[in-house]
Amino acid sequence: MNHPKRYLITAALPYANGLKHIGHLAGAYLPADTYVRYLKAQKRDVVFVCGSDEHGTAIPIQATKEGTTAQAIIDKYHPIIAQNFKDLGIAFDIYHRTSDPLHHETAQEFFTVLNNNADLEIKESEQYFDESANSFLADRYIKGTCPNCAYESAFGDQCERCGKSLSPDELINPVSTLSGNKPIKKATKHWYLPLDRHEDFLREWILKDHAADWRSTVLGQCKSWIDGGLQARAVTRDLDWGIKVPLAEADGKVLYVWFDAPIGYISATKQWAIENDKDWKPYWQSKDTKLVHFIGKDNIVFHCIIFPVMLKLHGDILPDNVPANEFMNLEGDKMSTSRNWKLEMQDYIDDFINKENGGPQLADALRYYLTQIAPETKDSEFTWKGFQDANNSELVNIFGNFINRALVLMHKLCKSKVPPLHVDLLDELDKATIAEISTATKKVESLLEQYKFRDALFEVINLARTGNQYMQKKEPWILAKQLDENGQITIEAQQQINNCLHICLQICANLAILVNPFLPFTATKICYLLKVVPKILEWENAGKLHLLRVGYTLRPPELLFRKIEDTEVAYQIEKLQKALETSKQESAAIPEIAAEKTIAPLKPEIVFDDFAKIDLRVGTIVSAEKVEKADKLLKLEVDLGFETRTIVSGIAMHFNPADIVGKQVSVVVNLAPRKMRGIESNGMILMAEDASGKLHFINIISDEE
Ligand code: B3M
Ligand code: ZN
Repeated sequence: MNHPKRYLITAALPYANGLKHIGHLAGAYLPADTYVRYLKAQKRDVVFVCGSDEHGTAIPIQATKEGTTAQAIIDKYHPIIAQNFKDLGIAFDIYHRTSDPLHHETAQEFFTVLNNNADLEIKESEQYFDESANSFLADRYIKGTCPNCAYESAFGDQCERCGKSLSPDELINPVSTLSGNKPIKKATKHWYLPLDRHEDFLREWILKDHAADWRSTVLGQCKSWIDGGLQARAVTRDLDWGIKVPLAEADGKVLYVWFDAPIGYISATKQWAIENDKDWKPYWQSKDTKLVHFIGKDNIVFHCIIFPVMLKLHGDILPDNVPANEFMNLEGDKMSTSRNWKLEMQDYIDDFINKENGGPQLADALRYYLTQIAPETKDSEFTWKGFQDANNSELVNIFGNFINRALVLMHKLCKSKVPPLHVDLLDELDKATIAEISTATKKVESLLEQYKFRDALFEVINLARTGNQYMQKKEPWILAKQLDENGQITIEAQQQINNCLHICLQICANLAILVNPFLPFTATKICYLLKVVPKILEWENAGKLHLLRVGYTLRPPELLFRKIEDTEVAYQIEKLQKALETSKQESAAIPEIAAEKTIAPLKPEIVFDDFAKIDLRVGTIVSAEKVEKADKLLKLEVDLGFETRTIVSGIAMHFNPADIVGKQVSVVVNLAPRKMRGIESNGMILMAEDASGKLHFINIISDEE
């Protein structure tokens, strides 16, 4: 098989607007890392780039939520995300960031080339504008109902539920996320990438040239995009956060985040080249480079249609493959940050890896399960029980058990040394088992070359399974009972034992090589136990029977994996339920902002006595602070004259804590106490909403005075 001269492997740049969950990990980063580790073991020339996506409206929106600046948000999340990846063994050659000046220059140069070549169009159009915020409403600044799946909170550039790429004009009932107001239309000028000019190229390149090697899910999305009619896409925005459009006439405009972000792969490569004294150009400009983008399915259109058109116009190479994954659900529901239904990498690291009985073996346990259920062809489902089963019955009982038994028996029956192989004594089972090693290697290799990670991992475990069965049939512990008149194991029996354990130990060494792309920490640990240098993990050694030197003393056995207990599973499921409850309470505590504008039916009539049950008092807010990890909640201390009470109120999106201290408010004081985020709330602040969706405190006294 002819291999390309070099590889450039990318994994989607995560938005630095918050912590990333295991759906992201399974979608892009883990398969990319596995592939790269395999290529590196093959000694191929490969660069693996990633970094933070630090532009787009997602960043300033998070800044508003956290009451801080966009710059503070990216500076907070960039290092955490980078560290999370490290802890889980995702080994980028560079983890760059799009706020870096090198990236700004690179993206501006890219825009300039396209613009100078007349590959962009300038158009004036009417766009949504929020009068109260005095701002155009790009992308996530506008929400509405998705025309494709009827999801009510689709963004102006994409529906997060069905993944469809949208323009604000397609949204039904559009609403500004800045104020909750209905936006007006206002004229503005933007630069567009006319995709329609490239339909023939895209049809040919994707639907013909790659019909056989791209995933059918990816081809399907591309086909429906092309068949649906390609349109010009705006590549600039009226925003103040982003990369300035490098033209005097474009003052106040920035590049659209989906224009600059993929160029981030190029600037990351440049930065890597600077740091490693290499030339970045061949990786992007030479035809003998294989470029592969690892992404989730919601990023397909950008990586298969828009970015390739940009690359072609700029004179760069095109991706050879875009092995996008479908989504991974969690315990029966779609993972969602806003609904708190998720498992963040950070949470897993805290609960499993950075613990007394944790360690890197638990990073591998997660890597194992996520690969085993990788959503390669359809959506898949993470369950804690499934995680426990995969760990306990496959990693512990099959893989770990085989390696442990081989080592234990070798120490016991072969004086702690690698026993010799008596070739003339090999029987059919020995020979068949030896042959399995190279068969498994070839299978794993071929599956990895085709991006079939779950099948490849299955073959690795299968080799361990074969090893277990072989040992079970050979029963060296029974052979060890054949004693001569001096009470020693007979020579014939010892030779049989030697052959069995020699073969088993060579399988262990081979397992280290084959498992290394998937479970790097485990591979390293096996090398340690077998007292071999990590260089042995090079792929050319796989399938061989001579990896361990005869007569060499090995280390005492240590368990590779630990069991996941039922209590741990129960704890995680409970944690998930609690988080969901909290987020429900938070949204219940929030008065509906102008959102859907549908009028709720009137509630049944009540009599005066019902109303009279409510004890209303006037109080003064004496302190207000944000509730940790709850975007919508403020913790207030309210002085009622006769006592001061703690009240948790879902108004954090509407008021700055500092602005409301001293305000007089009406309080329902006889509402039963309720816990929110662990804080007991003793009452409720009354609020009223005006026609624009803005919230006001109801203040009885000052109105009358
Ligand atoms: N930041 C969206 C995402 O995280 C976007 C990917 C950019 S890849 C160039 O899904
Ligand atoms: Zn949708």
